[in-house]
Amino acid sequence: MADTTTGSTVDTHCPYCSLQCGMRLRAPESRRGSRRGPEVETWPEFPTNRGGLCRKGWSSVELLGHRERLTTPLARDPDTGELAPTDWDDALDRVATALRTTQETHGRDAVGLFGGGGLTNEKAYALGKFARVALRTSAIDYNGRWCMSSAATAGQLAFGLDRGLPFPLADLAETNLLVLVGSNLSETMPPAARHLTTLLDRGRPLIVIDPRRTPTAERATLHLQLVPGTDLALAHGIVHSLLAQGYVDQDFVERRTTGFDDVRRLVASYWPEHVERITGVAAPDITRAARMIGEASTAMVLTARGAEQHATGTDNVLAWINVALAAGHAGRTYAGYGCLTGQGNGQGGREHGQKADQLPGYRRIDDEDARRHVAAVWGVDPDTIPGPGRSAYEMLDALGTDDGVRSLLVFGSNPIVSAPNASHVAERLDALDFLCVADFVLSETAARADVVLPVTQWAEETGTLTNLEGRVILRRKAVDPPAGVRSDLDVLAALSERLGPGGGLIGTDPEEVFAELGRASAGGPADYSGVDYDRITREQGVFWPCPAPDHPGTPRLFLDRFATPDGRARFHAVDHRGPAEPPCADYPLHLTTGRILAHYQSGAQTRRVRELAEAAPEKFVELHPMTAERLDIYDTQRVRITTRRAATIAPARLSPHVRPDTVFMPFHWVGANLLTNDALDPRSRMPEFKVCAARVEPA
Ligand SMILES: Nc1nc2c(c(=O)[nH]1)N[C@H]1C(S)=C(S)[C@@H](COP(=O)(O)OP(=O)(O)OC[C@H]3O[C@@H](n4cnc5c(=O)[nH]c(N)nc54)[C@H](O)[C@@H]3O)O[C@H]1N2
Ligand SMILES: Nc1nc2c(c(=O)[nH]1)N[C@H]1C(S)=C(S)[C@@H](COP(=O)(O)OP(=O)(O)OC[C@H]3O[C@@H](n4cnc5c(=O)[nH]c(N)nc54)[C@H](O)[C@@H]3O)O[C@H]1N2
Ligand code: SF4
Ligand SMILES: [Mo]
Repeated sequence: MADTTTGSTVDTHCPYCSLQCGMRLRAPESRRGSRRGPEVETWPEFPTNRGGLCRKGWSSVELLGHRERLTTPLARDPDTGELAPTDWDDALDRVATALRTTQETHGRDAVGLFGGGGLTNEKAYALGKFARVALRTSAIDYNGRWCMSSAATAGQLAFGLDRGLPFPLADLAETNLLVLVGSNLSETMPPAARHLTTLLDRGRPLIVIDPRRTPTAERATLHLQLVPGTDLALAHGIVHSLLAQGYVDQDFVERRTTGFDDVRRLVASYWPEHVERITGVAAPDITRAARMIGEASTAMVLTARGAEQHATGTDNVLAWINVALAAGHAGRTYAGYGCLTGQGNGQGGREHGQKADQLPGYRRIDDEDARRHVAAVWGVDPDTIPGPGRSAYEMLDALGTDDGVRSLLVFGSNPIVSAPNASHVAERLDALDFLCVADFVLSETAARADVVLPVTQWAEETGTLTNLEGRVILRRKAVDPPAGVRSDLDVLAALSERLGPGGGLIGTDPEEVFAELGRASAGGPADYSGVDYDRITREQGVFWPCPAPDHPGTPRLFLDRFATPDGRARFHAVDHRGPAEPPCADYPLHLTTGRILAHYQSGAQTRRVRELAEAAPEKFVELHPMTAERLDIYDTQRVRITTRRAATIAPARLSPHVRPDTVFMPFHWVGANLLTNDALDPRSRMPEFKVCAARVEPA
């Protein structure tokens, strides 16, 4: 591997979100006797963030050498019921024995794996291979189902390929109109917000579509503050208005798309006044948004979780894609639809086989050619590779049942906090015969495990991730891990040896695993076979597909043709249905959930960083002052929020920025997900995190 240390600094990347900001870690002057860890410096040349970092990135080093860091395996003592330290051999033996016993008694599919979009490409690939070759189980899925799966499904349907952004992030500053749908970019990817500044400085408009006036919406030229769960109707209203005002790009629609006639018929009844009644967005604003989109010579429509985390998430995204296509904003430079992927490796993590229906290279597991190709790389008979398994929530929902998973391994997720209808998920986890969690802190999920394996974290190990642009980047090791921990790859290799297939099935050198992943991906939609570590270093990342060492990589997709068989993008005539759980007399408010700047995901990492815990110490319920007055609630008062599933108590935070019919809760603490609805999108299997019916009262 190329030596990239400059003096005593190492160029690496942040442990958190999909921006994967480049950062430089400087080793402390003298390590002897000093407990000081490395310091964060900027890496101004790295193109995606150009030196920008948010406070989570700046404070990320606190997790290295943290006092709550796990450094020894833990196993549950049968007498006391408590987790107690043990050695690696004992821990791994216990895991292997449990998995073998479960499979002998209940069949291969009774052992399951739950992965994460924060895992490196190498780990995601190894996890998929371990499931299909060492365990031969179909039961593997991951938390990406809860993240961008609706956009991924819609992207496949409309364009024949899913890569979050089909263009580099910097293109956002160069377009002539940006539409952000359900994205709070200023808080969820702060360094990316500088592109909004450039765009606005160029005099180009920004439209933000969000039920809350977020810091992102605050900057918008036009903010459409819709009722949660009504994106589909709003998008149809905009297409209706594009048609009515003569803004449909007929030439583009004829040459590069199919299916517009069905959409034209469908949106005929979505006149602005009708859409206003569904969405709460004033009819003139709908007309104005359509005019802005129609008049812009180039425009981008980007969705994030606000539009996607619904039981109609796939259809919502398809409807927003219709808007981009109808106005001719796709398949050209500085124009197009994109999804702002979320987790550190949200993109690569969805390509290399930790998904229930997938083989490496974004291949389908039910595709005979794909099975033959990957089986040859793995040196196995294609018939031994299992078929598709259950999606993330469906796997969790069936834990411990007769035909469900009875022994589960979790790598890189904390579902006790982040899964919908979480008390039900906790019950299912407790019904397991055996739970093993690999983590570097004792997350809420790890605390319920039978065996906990302490693993290395970001700057203690090397691996690739694929950022939200589709750029494969290299996160380099910058410090030595504490004694006693092992990498996820080491763990999988050791388990596969114990389970029988023998040594060498799972590599432990990330660079070698990446080369194998490249071969397995060759010829697939996400082809990495031309990428290697040295090249990533030289070129500051390589965009997939990159099918050969002399191939330049693909920063911009779809310029000549879309990836569908006929090369055309497809419109989809999907009808508006509304939230799975509309408000009623008992639960009169919409509850929506999401993120705040200071914390990351289930909070397992950031709640342990002092600066971040002080900035945002606890969960809260954000509600409009008018709603609070009606309910006799004052600011900071403790309130009970109840849904059909559960109730939880948290302080009220009064804010004029949320719709009066809606309340918001961040999900970084146990609480929000006790309340959320586990209704699933029929195609992507995304749960409806973004809207359910709730009641709020003084506690
Ligand atoms: N600070 C921070 N940053 C993060 C993360 C984090 O945990 N913390 N996580 C990373 C990950 S994994 C992800 S997926 C991304 C997510 O990034 P975002 O999608 O930007 O974040 P969210 O807060 O989940 O949701 C965005 C917005 O959707 C709005 N919304 C709610 N309901 C609806 C609706 O029905 N329609 C529309 N149009 N909007 C709606 C919410 O009000 C919210 O402001 O962030 C990444 N970055
Ligand atoms: N209500 C509500 N719920 C949501 C959402 C929402 O908007 N609203 N958003 C959803 C979304 S978009 C997402 S992405 C999920 C995320 O939710 P989770 O899947 O819970 O994600 P994290 O909190 O990132 O959990 C990662 C865990 O793995 C550990 N970890 C990190 N890196 C590694 C590694 O390399 N190896 C191993 N073995 N462990 C590692 C961390 O310490 C942490 O305990 O939450 C979803 N849940
Ligand atoms: S924006 Fe994301 S990648 Fe960048 S520093 Fe913040 S958390 Fe890290
Ligand atoms: Mo996510």
